[in-house]
Amino acid sequence: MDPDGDCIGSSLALGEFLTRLGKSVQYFNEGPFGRREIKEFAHFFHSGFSREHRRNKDSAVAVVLDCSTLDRIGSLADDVADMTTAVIDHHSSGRDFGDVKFINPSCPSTSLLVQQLIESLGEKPTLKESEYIFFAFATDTGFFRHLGENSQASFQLVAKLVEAGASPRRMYEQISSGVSLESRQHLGMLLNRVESHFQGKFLYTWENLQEINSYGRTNRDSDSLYQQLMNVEGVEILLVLREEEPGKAAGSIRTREVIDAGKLAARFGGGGHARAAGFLSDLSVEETRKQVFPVIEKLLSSL
Ligand SMILES: [Mn+2]
Repeated sequence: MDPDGDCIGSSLALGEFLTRLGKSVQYFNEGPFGRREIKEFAHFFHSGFSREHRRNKDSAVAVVLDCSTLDRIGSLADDVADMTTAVIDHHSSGRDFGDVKFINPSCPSTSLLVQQLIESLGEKPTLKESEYIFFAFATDTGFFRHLGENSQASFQLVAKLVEAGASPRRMYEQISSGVSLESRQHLGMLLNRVESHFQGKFLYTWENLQEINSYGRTNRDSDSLYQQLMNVEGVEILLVLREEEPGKAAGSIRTREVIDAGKLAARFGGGGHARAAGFLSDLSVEETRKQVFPVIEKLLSSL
Protein backbone atom coordinates (compact mmCIF):
# COMPACT_ATOMS: atom_id res chain seq x y z
CA MET A 1 0.00 0.00 0.00
CA ASP A 2 0.99 3.62 -0.62
CA PRO A 3 3.60 2.40 -3.13
CA ASP A 4 6.65 4.31 -4.31
CA GLY A 5 8.44 4.19 -7.65
CA ASP A 6 10.70 1.30 -6.62
CA CYS A 7 7.77 -0.86 -5.53
CA ILE A 8 5.85 -0.23 -8.75
CA GLY A 9 8.83 -0.37 -11.15
CA SER A 10 10.14 -3.57 -9.55
CA SER A 11 6.71 -5.22 -9.74
CA LEU A 12 6.26 -4.31 -13.41
CA ALA A 13 9.81 -5.32 -14.39
CA LEU A 14 9.48 -8.72 -12.72
CA GLY A 15 5.99 -9.16 -14.17
CA GLU A 16 7.20 -8.38 -17.69
CA PHE A 17 10.02 -10.88 -17.27
CA LEU A 18 7.78 -13.63 -15.90
CA THR A 19 5.29 -13.03 -18.72
CA ARG A 20 8.18 -13.42 -21.17
CA LEU A 21 8.89 -16.79 -19.54
CA GLY A 22 5.31 -17.82 -20.27
CA LYS A 23 3.90 -17.24 -16.80
CA SER A 24 0.55 -15.60 -16.18
CA VAL A 25 0.97 -12.50 -14.02
CA GLN A 26 -1.48 -10.36 -12.10
CA TYR A 27 -0.38 -7.21 -10.28
CA PHE A 28 -1.82 -6.16 -6.93
CA ASN A 29 -1.44 -3.02 -4.90
CA GLU A 30 -3.92 -1.48 -2.53
CA GLY A 31 -2.73 2.03 -3.40
CA PRO A 32 -3.34 4.92 -3.17
CA PHE A 33 -1.15 5.84 -6.13
CA GLY A 34 -0.58 9.30 -4.67
CA ARG A 35 2.93 9.92 -5.95
CA ARG A 36 2.87 11.84 -9.21
CA GLU A 37 5.49 9.71 -10.98
CA ILE A 38 3.60 6.41 -10.49
CA LYS A 39 0.06 7.56 -11.34
CA GLU A 40 0.31 6.40 -14.95
CA PHE A 41 0.97 2.82 -13.77
CA ALA A 42 -2.02 2.56 -11.44
CA HIS A 43 -4.22 0.89 -14.06
CA PHE A 44 -1.97 -2.20 -14.15
CA PHE A 45 -2.80 -3.04 -10.53
CA HIS A 46 -5.76 -4.72 -8.83
CA SER A 47 -6.49 -3.20 -5.43
CA GLY A 48 -7.69 -6.54 -4.02
CA PHE A 49 -8.43 -10.16 -4.82
CA SER A 50 -11.56 -10.91 -6.87
CA ARG A 51 -13.54 -14.14 -6.44
CA GLU A 52 -11.72 -15.52 -9.48
CA HIS A 53 -8.33 -14.62 -8.07
CA ARG A 54 -9.24 -16.48 -4.88
CA ARG A 55 -10.35 -19.55 -6.89
CA ASN A 56 -6.94 -19.68 -8.59
CA LYS A 57 -4.88 -19.13 -5.45
CA ASP A 58 -3.84 -22.79 -5.09
CA SER A 59 -2.02 -22.79 -8.41
CA ALA A 60 -0.44 -19.38 -7.87
CA VAL A 61 2.61 -17.98 -6.09
CA ALA A 62 2.70 -14.56 -4.50
CA VAL A 63 5.78 -12.38 -4.92
CA VAL A 64 5.99 -9.47 -2.48
CA LEU A 65 8.42 -6.76 -3.54
CA ASP A 66 9.98 -3.85 -1.64
CA CYS A 67 8.08 -4.57 1.61
CA SER A 68 9.88 -5.23 4.89
CA THR A 69 6.79 -6.58 6.69
CA LEU A 70 3.64 -8.32 5.47
CA ASP A 71 1.39 -5.59 6.86
CA ARG A 72 2.91 -3.23 4.27
CA ILE A 73 0.66 -4.91 1.68
CA GLY A 74 -2.39 -3.80 3.67
CA SER A 75 -5.65 -5.70 3.21
CA LEU A 76 -4.02 -7.98 0.60
CA ALA A 77 -2.18 -9.66 3.49
CA ASP A 78 -5.25 -11.72 4.37
CA ASP A 79 -5.28 -13.32 0.92
CA VAL A 80 -1.52 -13.71 0.63
CA ALA A 81 -1.03 -15.19 4.12
CA ASP A 82 -1.87 -18.78 3.06
CA MET A 83 -0.15 -18.63 -0.34
CA THR A 84 3.36 -19.75 -1.15
CA THR A 85 5.20 -16.45 -0.98
CA ALA A 86 8.50 -15.16 -2.32
CA VAL A 87 9.99 -11.96 -0.95
CA ILE A 88 12.35 -9.63 -2.83
CA ASP A 89 13.45 -6.69 -0.74
CA HIS A 90 16.28 -4.34 0.25
CA HIS A 91 15.06 -2.92 3.58
CA SER A 92 17.34 -3.56 6.52
CA SER A 93 14.71 -4.22 9.17
CA GLY A 94 11.42 -6.06 9.66
CA ARG A 95 10.43 -9.17 7.72
CA ASP A 96 9.16 -12.34 9.30
CA PHE A 97 7.32 -13.77 6.33
CA GLY A 98 7.92 -15.50 3.02
CA ASP A 99 8.83 -19.05 1.97
CA VAL A 100 11.58 -17.96 -0.42
CA LYS A 101 13.57 -14.79 0.22
CA PHE A 102 15.95 -12.74 -1.88
CA ILE A 103 16.95 -9.91 0.42
CA ASN A 104 19.95 -7.62 0.20
CA PRO A 105 19.92 -4.49 2.41
CA SER A 106 23.05 -3.14 0.73
CA CYS A 107 21.27 -2.94 -2.63
CA PRO A 108 19.97 0.62 -3.28
CA SER A 109 16.70 -0.51 -4.89
CA THR A 110 14.56 -3.62 -5.05
CA SER A 111 14.57 -3.22 -8.82
CA LEU A 112 18.31 -3.96 -9.03
CA LEU A 113 17.57 -7.24 -7.23
CA VAL A 114 15.00 -8.02 -9.92
CA GLN A 115 17.67 -7.26 -12.54
CA GLN A 116 20.11 -9.63 -10.81
CA LEU A 117 17.41 -12.29 -10.73
CA ILE A 118 16.86 -11.91 -14.48
CA GLU A 119 20.61 -12.06 -15.14
CA SER A 120 21.07 -15.06 -12.86
CA LEU A 121 18.76 -16.98 -15.18
CA GLY A 122 21.06 -16.16 -18.11
CA GLU A 123 18.69 -13.53 -19.51
CA LYS A 124 19.04 -9.81 -20.19
CA PRO A 125 16.36 -7.25 -19.32
CA THR A 126 14.45 -6.08 -22.39
CA LEU A 127 14.10 -2.35 -23.13
CA LYS A 128 10.78 -2.21 -21.28
CA GLU A 129 12.11 -4.15 -18.29
CA SER A 130 15.23 -1.95 -18.30
CA GLU A 131 13.12 1.21 -18.19
CA TYR A 132 11.04 -0.09 -15.27
CA ILE A 133 14.20 -1.12 -13.38
CA PHE A 134 15.94 2.21 -14.07
CA PHE A 135 12.84 4.21 -13.11
CA ALA A 136 12.54 2.30 -9.83
CA PHE A 137 16.25 2.63 -9.07
CA ALA A 138 16.24 6.35 -9.88
CA THR A 139 13.30 7.12 -7.58
CA ASP A 140 14.85 5.23 -4.63
CA THR A 141 18.29 6.83 -5.04
CA GLY A 142 17.15 10.42 -5.64
CA PHE A 143 18.50 9.98 -9.16
CA PHE A 144 21.88 8.64 -7.97
CA ARG A 145 22.27 11.34 -5.27
CA HIS A 146 21.93 8.95 -2.30
CA LEU A 147 24.63 6.59 -3.60
CA GLY A 148 27.91 6.70 -1.71
CA GLU A 149 31.29 5.10 -2.12
CA ASN A 150 31.24 1.39 -2.96
CA SER A 151 28.35 1.88 -5.36
CA GLN A 152 30.26 0.66 -8.41
CA ALA A 153 28.20 -2.55 -8.56
CA SER A 154 25.04 -0.45 -8.91
CA PHE A 155 26.58 1.61 -11.70
CA GLN A 156 27.60 -1.56 -13.50
CA LEU A 157 24.05 -2.89 -13.31
CA VAL A 158 22.60 0.44 -14.46
CA ALA A 159 25.10 0.59 -17.36
CA LYS A 160 23.50 -2.57 -18.71
CA LEU A 161 20.06 -0.94 -18.55
CA VAL A 162 21.35 2.00 -20.60
CA GLU A 163 22.94 -0.49 -22.99
CA ALA A 164 19.49 -2.05 -23.42
CA GLY A 165 18.16 1.37 -24.45
CA ALA A 166 16.97 3.02 -21.22
CA SER A 167 17.58 6.77 -21.47
CA PRO A 168 18.60 8.57 -18.24
CA ARG A 169 17.27 11.88 -19.65
CA ARG A 170 13.89 10.38 -20.47
CA MET A 171 13.74 8.72 -17.05
CA TYR A 172 14.58 12.00 -15.33
CA GLU A 173 11.82 13.78 -17.23
CA GLN A 174 9.34 11.05 -16.35
CA ILE A 175 10.19 11.35 -12.65
CA SER A 176 10.48 15.12 -12.26
CA SER A 177 8.17 16.74 -14.81
CA GLY A 178 4.44 17.28 -14.63
CA VAL A 179 4.33 19.17 -11.33
CA SER A 180 1.40 21.52 -10.85
CA LEU A 181 1.84 25.30 -10.68
CA GLU A 182 -0.05 25.23 -7.35
CA SER A 183 2.63 22.96 -5.87
CA ARG A 184 5.32 25.54 -6.79
CA GLN A 185 3.24 28.38 -5.33
CA HIS A 186 2.69 26.33 -2.17
CA LEU A 187 6.43 25.81 -1.96
CA GLY A 188 6.88 29.56 -2.41
CA MET A 189 4.58 30.31 0.52
CA LEU A 190 6.40 27.90 2.85
CA LEU A 191 9.83 29.18 1.78
CA ASN A 192 8.74 32.80 2.16
CA ARG A 193 7.86 32.43 5.82
CA VAL A 194 10.89 30.41 6.91
CA GLU A 195 12.35 31.64 10.19
CA SER A 196 16.03 31.24 10.90
CA HIS A 197 17.01 30.74 14.55
CA PHE A 198 20.07 29.96 16.66
CA GLN A 199 22.67 31.44 14.28
CA GLY A 200 21.04 29.87 11.26
CA LYS A 201 21.37 26.32 12.58
CA PHE A 202 17.63 25.91 12.87
CA LEU A 203 15.08 26.65 10.14
CA TYR A 204 11.36 26.63 10.84
CA THR A 205 8.27 26.96 8.67
CA TRP A 206 4.62 26.12 9.14
CA GLU A 207 1.15 26.12 7.57
CA ASN A 208 -2.38 26.15 8.91
CA LEU A 209 -5.34 24.00 7.94
CA GLN A 210 -6.91 26.64 5.74
CA GLU A 211 -3.72 26.94 3.69
CA ILE A 212 -3.30 23.17 3.47
CA ASN A 213 -6.82 22.87 2.08
CA SER A 214 -6.58 25.83 -0.27
CA TYR A 215 -3.43 24.51 -1.98
CA GLY A 216 -4.71 20.93 -1.92
CA ARG A 217 -2.94 18.04 -0.23
CA THR A 218 -2.11 16.46 -3.60
CA ASN A 219 -0.10 19.58 -4.48
CA ARG A 220 2.15 19.06 -1.49
CA ASP A 221 5.77 18.53 -2.47
CA SER A 222 7.52 18.00 0.84
CA ASP A 223 10.62 16.46 -0.72
CA SER A 224 11.35 19.65 -2.66
CA LEU A 225 10.77 21.78 0.42
CA TYR A 226 13.16 19.73 2.57
CA GLN A 227 15.74 19.62 -0.19
CA GLN A 228 15.66 23.40 -0.74
CA LEU A 229 16.00 24.15 2.96
CA MET A 230 18.53 21.49 3.92
CA ASN A 231 20.85 22.99 1.30
CA VAL A 232 20.95 26.29 3.21
CA GLU A 233 24.39 27.12 4.59
CA GLY A 234 24.85 26.25 8.26
CA VAL A 235 21.50 24.52 8.81
CA GLU A 236 21.49 21.55 11.20
CA ILE A 237 17.78 21.10 11.89
CA LEU A 238 14.66 21.82 9.87
CA LEU A 239 11.21 21.73 11.44
CA VAL A 240 7.93 22.00 9.52
CA LEU A 241 4.72 22.19 11.56
CA ARG A 242 1.40 21.61 9.83
CA GLU A 243 -2.09 21.94 11.21
CA GLU A 244 -3.35 18.69 9.68
CA GLU A 245 -6.47 18.69 11.89
CA PRO A 246 -8.10 21.60 13.72
CA GLY A 247 -5.95 22.48 16.73
CA LYS A 248 -3.48 19.61 16.17
CA ALA A 249 -0.04 19.74 14.62
CA ALA A 250 2.10 17.33 12.65
CA GLY A 251 5.83 17.93 12.82
CA SER A 252 8.41 16.92 10.23
CA ILE A 253 12.06 17.02 11.23
CA ARG A 254 15.08 16.88 8.96
CA THR A 255 18.66 17.00 10.23
CA ARG A 256 21.99 17.29 8.51
CA GLU A 257 24.65 15.21 10.23
CA VAL A 258 25.06 15.64 13.95
CA ILE A 259 21.57 15.46 15.40
CA ASP A 260 19.48 12.29 15.30
CA ALA A 261 16.07 13.30 13.93
CA GLY A 262 14.46 10.04 15.11
CA LYS A 263 15.57 10.59 18.70
CA LEU A 264 14.43 14.20 18.60
CA ALA A 265 11.00 13.20 17.26
CA ALA A 266 10.75 10.48 19.91
CA ARG A 267 10.83 13.20 22.60
CA PHE A 268 7.49 14.36 21.21
CA GLY A 269 5.99 10.89 20.83
CA GLY A 270 7.08 10.31 17.24
CA GLY A 271 9.95 8.54 15.52
CA GLY A 272 11.74 7.85 12.28
CA HIS A 273 15.24 7.71 10.88
CA ALA A 274 18.46 9.49 11.80
CA ARG A 275 18.03 12.19 9.16
CA ALA A 276 14.23 12.24 8.74
CA ALA A 277 11.51 11.83 11.34
CA GLY A 278 8.11 13.08 12.41
CA PHE A 279 5.65 13.37 15.27
CA LEU A 280 2.02 14.23 15.96
CA SER A 281 1.00 16.74 18.59
CA ASP A 282 -2.34 17.26 20.31
CA LEU A 283 -1.46 20.94 20.63
CA SER A 284 -1.90 23.75 18.13
CA VAL A 285 0.95 24.72 15.82
CA GLU A 286 1.76 27.72 18.02
CA GLU A 287 1.72 25.67 21.27
CA THR A 288 3.75 22.87 19.68
CA ARG A 289 6.27 25.43 18.52
CA LYS A 290 6.64 26.70 22.08
CA GLN A 291 7.22 23.15 23.28
CA VAL A 292 9.75 22.17 20.63
CA PHE A 293 11.88 25.31 20.27
CA PRO A 294 13.58 25.13 23.72
CA VAL A 295 14.47 21.46 23.16
CA ILE A 296 16.07 22.29 19.84
CA GLU A 297 17.88 25.29 21.32
CA LYS A 298 19.36 23.07 24.01
CA LEU A 299 20.40 20.43 21.49
CA LEU A 300 22.12 23.03 19.31
CA SER A 301 23.87 24.76 22.18
CA SER A 302 25.48 21.45 23.11
CA LEU A 303 27.10 21.04 19.69
MN1 LIG B 1 12.80 0.42 -2.32
